[in-house]
Amino acid sequence: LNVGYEMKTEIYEKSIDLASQKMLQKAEEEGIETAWDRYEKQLPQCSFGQLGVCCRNCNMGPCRIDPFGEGAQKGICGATADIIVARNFLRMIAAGAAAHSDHARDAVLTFKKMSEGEAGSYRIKDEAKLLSLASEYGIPSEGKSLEEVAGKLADTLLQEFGKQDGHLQCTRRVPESRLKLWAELGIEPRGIDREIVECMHRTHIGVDNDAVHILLQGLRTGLSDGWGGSMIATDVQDVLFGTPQPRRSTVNLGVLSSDKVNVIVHGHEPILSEMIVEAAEDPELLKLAEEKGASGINVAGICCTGNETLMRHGTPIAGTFLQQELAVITGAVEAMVVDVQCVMPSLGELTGCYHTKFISTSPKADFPNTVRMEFHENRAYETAKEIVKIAVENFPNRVPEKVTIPEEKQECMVGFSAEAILSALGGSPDPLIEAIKGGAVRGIGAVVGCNNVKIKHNYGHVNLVKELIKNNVLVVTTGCNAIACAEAGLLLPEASEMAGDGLKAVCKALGIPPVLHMGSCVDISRILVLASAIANRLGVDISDLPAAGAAPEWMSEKAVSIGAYVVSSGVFTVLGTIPAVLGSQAVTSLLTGGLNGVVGASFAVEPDPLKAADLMLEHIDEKRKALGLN
Ligand code: SF4
Ligand code: MSK
Repeated sequence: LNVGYEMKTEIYEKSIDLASQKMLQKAEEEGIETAWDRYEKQLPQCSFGQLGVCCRNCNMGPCRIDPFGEGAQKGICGATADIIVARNFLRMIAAGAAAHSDHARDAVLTFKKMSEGEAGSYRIKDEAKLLSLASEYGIPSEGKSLEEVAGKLADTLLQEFGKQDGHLQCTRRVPESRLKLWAELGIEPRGIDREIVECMHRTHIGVDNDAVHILLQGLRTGLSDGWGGSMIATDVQDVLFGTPQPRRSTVNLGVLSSDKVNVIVHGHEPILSEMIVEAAEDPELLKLAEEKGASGINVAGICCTGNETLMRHGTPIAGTFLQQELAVITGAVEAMVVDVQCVMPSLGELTGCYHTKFISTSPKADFPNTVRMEFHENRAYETAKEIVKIAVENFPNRVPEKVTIPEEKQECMVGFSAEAILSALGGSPDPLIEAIKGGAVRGIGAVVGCNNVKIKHNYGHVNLVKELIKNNVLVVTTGCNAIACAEAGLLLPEASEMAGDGLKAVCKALGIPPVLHMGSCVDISRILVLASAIANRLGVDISDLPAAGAAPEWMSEKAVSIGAYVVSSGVFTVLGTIPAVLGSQAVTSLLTGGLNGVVGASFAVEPDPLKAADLMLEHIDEKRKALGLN
């Protein structure tokens, strides 16, 4: 590779992405610490933690179980490794479900304020989706204004969080047979908040002390996320900001501009970033930018806030989770604007080494060394303008000697909501089903999730997805996997050249990439809706479909909740990093095998992406065979 200067070998071990490698080298030269350096300083990581056998749930502890059977086999209260591992796992699910669902709550509250005329510049962008949701929730719309319908819908959605009994309305989108199974198992979620609170109650000392019983609550809580919080977040955001449609954009650190003011939006909630995208086009601010010597204002995203604005506006993306520090290290970012989730607290110290303003906006999330610009809906656009103004005024402070923007950027095609996919297929899933039946498309792979320093950045994502499309598996993607695939050029119709002959022909006929970007982490709900539509059309359960999931580089608690609801929905899922459960034989074997007999799907763990692809292909082929397809 000719990158213009000599690169240290070890940097190649950290990321497969050239732009990231260049910034890692710059960091080293400038004496800047990154997540990879901090990971090295953590090594060796605590084995008790890795195995999940450490408990701090009461102050008699911390207690830990000796995995070799020589030391303590019980905590002070008598909890065994099985109990401790299951409880820790359940708490991870609860935290992940809480993160997605609290995001959803904020979206619904904005939606409600909008309906009351108290949310400044927010408007209804997708009327058809509003009316279709209203009918789904039994809200009459005839003779009512859109705002009235929205208000009633918002109230009904808010009740989904606080429900004590009954069911979540979105679960009615799932095939009948699955719903029946959940009811029989007692894992149908009741209310979103209720399930999360119950996890915290059950894991308190002296409450739920049976590993299987604990894990079943984990599945129920996961379902309250996937078919509750996450799905509500997706639906409401579509109504407020528009349902994504296919469009083109660019990704990677090279999207940062050398002559424009660079504003990065990072986190997960699109409520403020929608306004920032608009404010960046405000003539007053553009004029100010010119006065400050810039040729314009460039908004770029990181993580899922980035995915949200990418999907709806084609706003470029600067990078994945592990590229957030690297973006600052370019020296070209005037403002790093963050909301919630996946934002490294290290950004506080790091931005202090450059001219970057680190702006935190959520009333829930502050970080060291930020400029606090708390965001409230009633003056969202004004706050967005103030934030962009800070960035513009910071442009003259850019230090030219410290600026290196890697040239790497890659075009991509994004915006494949379930609605957009169905419309690309001519209005029904039938053409895709026919392609699956005929064997041109062997199956569907849902590949999602984060980066994790334990795996070479983007190596797991890109290699797994390449292997799947090579074997005629159509891939749907969200989150950081989607960004990684975009950076590798896989989100382009031309990438069908890397696909097997059958998939290539289908992509060419439809003009779509072999890897479809369906959105942010909460938008995995779009994948569930698509899977349900296909299963319903075929008259089978989701677990019967030739489909498999993977999270090759996952790290967040949200990913654990996602895993719980995807598997409970009937999709076999391969994890690329090992969850902290190996300290319990019972929990490990239930998650990786026993669940098959319960929900018709289970987890596998396989860090090697090619072997992970093999596991998915094997599963897809088994399902094809069971459906009588060759
Ligand atoms: Fe130890 Fe039991 Fe307390 Fe956990 S709950 S810290 S195992 S005494
Ligand atoms: S942003 S949860 S690192 S996918 Fe959704 Fe990426 Fe994982 Fe955050």
